[in-house]
Amino acid sequence: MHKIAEVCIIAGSDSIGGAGLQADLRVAALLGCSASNVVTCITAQDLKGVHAIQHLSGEIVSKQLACALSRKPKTVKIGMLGNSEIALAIYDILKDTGIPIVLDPVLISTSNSKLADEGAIEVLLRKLLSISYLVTPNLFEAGTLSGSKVFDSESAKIAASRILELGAKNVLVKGIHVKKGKIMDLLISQEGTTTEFQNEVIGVNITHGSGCRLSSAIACYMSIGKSLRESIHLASDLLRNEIARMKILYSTDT
Ligand code: PXL
Repeated sequence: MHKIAEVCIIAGSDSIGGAGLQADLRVAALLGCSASNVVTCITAQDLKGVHAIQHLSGEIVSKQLACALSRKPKTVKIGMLGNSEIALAIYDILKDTGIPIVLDPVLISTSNSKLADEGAIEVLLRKLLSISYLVTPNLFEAGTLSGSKVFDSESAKIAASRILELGAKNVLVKGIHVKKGKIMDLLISQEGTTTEFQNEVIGVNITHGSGCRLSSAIACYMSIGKSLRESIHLASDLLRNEIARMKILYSTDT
């Protein structure tokens, strides 16, 4: 009998539930993982935007994380950080654990509100990237972290090499448009390999929380024991199935 896979989720709460901690916990439940979790911030948001954010203190974030780690997770997923106090509290505890970290560098919401302030970005750049096993930026996030504009696979590779220089072991740049109807995620690793993950584009209006779901699914599959590349493949399949199911459920002919 195998032990149930343990993952630790560090994320913000999303009041409409499609993204953030609620999305991560849904993915963990779908994959049969046990998910200890740490709330970093509480967001009050609806489909129009983020109306308020309450940042939790570094102290309560540290205490939650210490308790979550007592479950001995195989992987940790980090999402919304909010500010530098929270980001530092997380770094201080995780830096010596050696647990593989999947870091989704959440900067803004789908509705364009800031989810990480300048201080949090500084801690990302100076500290959290250096202890991350995988970082999963979209084009905008890859551009912000690397300081160079990212719009195609060449510029994605340049940005990824900058992020690798900051200490991340692997970078998955998401959402590169390759040709009509096709989208590509590019995995670039410290050992010099590049792997392309090409997918059909499906669903444009129901992407709230897709980044959260992809990175938490990768962390879950890794905690089950899958390799990095296999985890990315399986996580993209899961995400596509989720989006396709939503499209079927919510499409109307009227
Ligand atoms: O999808 C990024 C994200 C992460 N975390 C929280 C969010 C969002 C997007 O809205 O609300 C809490």
